[in-house]
Parts: sequence; C-alpha cells; structure tokens
Amino acid sequence: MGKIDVVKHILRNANHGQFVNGSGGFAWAPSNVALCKYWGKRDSELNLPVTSSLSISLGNKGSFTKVKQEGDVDRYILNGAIVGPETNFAKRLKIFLDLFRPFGVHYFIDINSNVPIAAGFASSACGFASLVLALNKLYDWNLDKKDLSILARLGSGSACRSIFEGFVEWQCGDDFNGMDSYAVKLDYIWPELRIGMLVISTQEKSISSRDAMWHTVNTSPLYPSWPKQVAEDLIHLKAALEDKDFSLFGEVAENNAIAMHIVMQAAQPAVVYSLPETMEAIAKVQKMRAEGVPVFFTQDAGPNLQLLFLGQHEAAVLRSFPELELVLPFADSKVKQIVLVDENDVEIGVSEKLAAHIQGRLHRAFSVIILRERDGKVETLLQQRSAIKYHSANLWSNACCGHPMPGESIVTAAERRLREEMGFGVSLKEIGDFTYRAKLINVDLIENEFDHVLVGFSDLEEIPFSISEVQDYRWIEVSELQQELKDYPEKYTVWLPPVVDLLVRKYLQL
Ligand code: 2P0
Repeated sequence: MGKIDVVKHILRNANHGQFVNGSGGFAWAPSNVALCKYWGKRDSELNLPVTSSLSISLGNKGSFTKVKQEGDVDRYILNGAIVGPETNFAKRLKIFLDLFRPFGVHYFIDINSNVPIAAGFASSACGFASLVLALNKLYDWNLDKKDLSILARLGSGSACRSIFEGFVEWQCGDDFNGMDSYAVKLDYIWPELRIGMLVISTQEKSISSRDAMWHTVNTSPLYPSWPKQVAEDLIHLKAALEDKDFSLFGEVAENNAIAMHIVMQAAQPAVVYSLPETMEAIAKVQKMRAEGVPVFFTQDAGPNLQLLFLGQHEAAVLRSFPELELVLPFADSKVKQIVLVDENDVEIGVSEKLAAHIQGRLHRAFSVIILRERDGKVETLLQQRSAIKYHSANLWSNACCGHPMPGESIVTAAERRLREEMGFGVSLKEIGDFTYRAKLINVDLIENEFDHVLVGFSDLEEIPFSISEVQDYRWIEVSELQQELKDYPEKYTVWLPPVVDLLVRKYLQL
C-alpha cells in the first residue's frame, strides 16, 4: 500500500468530497514533545516507526488551521505571510493535500502557529494534525481519532500524537500497511507538570529531522542499540507516570534524549544539532539539579531544549532561566468549545477556545459584577486571577468572567462560572453588552469578545473562592476603582475598564 491507498481505505465509508462545508474547516492541534523519542522508520513512505514513542502535548502551544476549497491555484498562508509555491514547506503541503484533493479542486490553507517553525519544537506535528482535523470538518468525514491519527502520520510521523492532549503513546504496530500504527491517549494526568521551552535558536536546522533520521538508521553503528533503549525507557516512563515519580520521569526522559543524540552523532558524517549555547544550558540544568532543584531536560532534533519540572519549582527555574516560555500541559482545559458570533451576537459557529483566541475571532463572553452596599456607598467585588491562568495571570478583574458553552444561556453560564470560580451562587441579571478587541499582554492571544455584562448582589463576609482559578479577592468602592484604573492600568485586565464604564453608565447612572 502507498499513502494514497491508505487514504482511500480510511475514507471508504466517509463520502469523501460529497459534502463540502462552504465556510471551510477550522481546527486546532497542540504541539507535542516526545519524552521517549521516535527516531528511525521501518517504512519511509508511510512514516512507520521502528519503535513506539511517548509524548506530552504542549497545552496552548500549537497550530490553528483553516482550510477551504477556493480559486484556481493553491494558496498557503503561514502566520499571516504568503508561502511561495517554490518553498519546501509549500511542496510538502501540496503533496499531502494531493492525497485528498477531488479532481480540479484547489485549496486555501491558513496556518497560525505559536511554536517556532522548523526549530525542533514539532511545528510539523501540530501543523499536519490540525490540517487533518480541519479536512475532517471541511468534508464532514466524521472519522474517529484512530483514523485521524493514521492520516496525520502520513504527513509527519510525530503528527499522529498531536491529535490528542496530555500524555500520548504512538504504538509502532507491525502491520505492513501501518493500519495498527497510530497514537492513543494515556490516562495519566499530572497537573503540576511544567514544561519550559528554552529557545536557543529559531534558525532553520541544517538538516531536516526526516533526512537526519534516515541518515542515522543507515550509517550509525550505534543504531541497533536504540530499539532496546526505547523498550526499557517506555516501561520506566509509564511506571514513573503511574507513581507520579518525578525523579524517575525526568531521568528517563533526559537519558532518552541524550541517547538519541549520541546515536545520531555516531552517524557518518555525524548529525550534530546542539550549539555551544545548548551545552551551556544543559550544564546549567545539571548544576541546578546538583543544588537540589529537580529540573531535567529533553531535546528534539534541534538546538533548543524543553525543561521538565513541577509547579512547586517554577519560581526557582524561572529565576535561572527568565527567558523560558512556560507551558502547562494540563491547565485550563475545562471549557473547550466556545460560540463564534457576528457583530450582532448572532451565532455563526463554534470553535476550540484557544484557537479562537489565537485567531482573534469574535466570540460570546460574559463578565459578572457583584455589588454590595457599605455605609451608603456601592462596592464591587474584584478577583485576582490565579498565577496559572493561560492569560492575564495575576491581574485583578471583576468577580468572574467566562464563555458560555454552545447551547448554554448567558445567565446559566455566568451563574455556573461564579460558583466554580468564587464558590457562591446568586441570581444574575444582564445589564448590557459591549464588544472589544485587544492583544493580551505576555501571551500571543487576542481577545475579541461580544461581552455580556451581568450584575448580582452578595453580602458574604468570606468568599470561598477556588484556588485553581483565583488567588485573592477584595471589595472596592466603584469610584475608587475608576481612579485605580486610571492610575495603575497595568494591574487590571484589559476588559475591566469597559465593564466598569458600562456599570456606571447603564446601571448605577452615576
Ligand atoms: C519525536 N522527532 O519523537 C522525534 C524526536 C524529533 C526528535 O518526530 O519524517 O517531523 O515527518 O516522520 O515527525 C521529528 O520528526 O519526522 C520527530 P517525519 P518528524 O518527536
């Protein structure tokens, strides 16, 4: 079987091409980093690996891809820039799309990625995974995750793991056609796990991982030792995940990465991805460990490192590596789908939450204001957002805010979120709405919200807030808050000023 036969087999019951979603297919997929690596193929056409591998998906780092049937030539956009047809990227994309292309059809592909492209942060993994998921929506294939994983593998081996979040195993399988070579989600959850992306260089690598893999398998005298290493590492990694044994977890992941690089350095000529700065950073990690901070590293096919540590050591690691891009693979995954709307709040679809924020697409949101009266003055409740929120962490904001799920009313969603975040329930009443668009600080996301503002009252002395969402609260007199927003805007979320403005104009009529 070649790739096209695998595609035909998988799409045999999917009415391929008969239904085309006119507004296109949109999908998000996370990037992933292997803790036990895939290095070497038994079949280069089908990207079938020599060994199984195990990865962790990178939370909100990944790609959002939009695909449409359009025009009389293919057009590709990557992070807002046109990708010329002569580039390797465009050639690889076209070859992949040809596997699915009905006769005479051309595609418009718009990929937005927040991982550095081709620098060893698995940008091809999230790119191909999100493309397959978007095609699944464009053509309404309704494929299960196993088939989606197989299709993503045809684009790039590691992409089969990016179909899932959390810990993922790509089972190598032994079928000649690879119908048993796909990824599965592992059930382990480790919310304290942190990954720090240490960008040492974003220059394109001198040799692609695809070529380096082939070259290693064919010329490295150490390659025969690799499958044995992987088999042992997989057993130990799963034991570490089962027991949440971070030392074992870190040691196995680090040793596996070192072993992979040694095997490729023994190739003739040697494949060397590390730069002098990579070696300096590795020495720094080892020194920190010797001084009692449990931090480990892993390294893919590039000079950059991913540091592995737990939340309790976040501050110590960030002190030594202030440039680190922090990833929380298990954070904020509760509300996945949000409602996309037009400028009149008419629903036009749903989207994965992060994808909508990466693209800056207008969506439905709400902000809750809680009021009380003290000594004849109106006070409002503020919350300080938790340090682990995916955006606007540590900033002060109104009592609670969020997004309704598809099909959920604004009031139900707002009352639900108030209970989840602040630990109390009161009935809420909508007082108005506004639309705003703003780039969020310290994170590559855009808020573009049709925001419904709701008001409720509480006299609770103690607010039993959830520590995973909120780190503190306080009451403040409304006019004092207006002054604070003028004097110290950096302490508050970007949406708080318009929320307070609407409260004052429409409700308090001050
Ligand atoms: C991995 N890497 O397991 C390993 C570790 C890089 C180092 O998978 O040829 O882009 O498309 O199957 O998936 C990168 O290789 O290679 C990779 P192809 P891919 O994440």
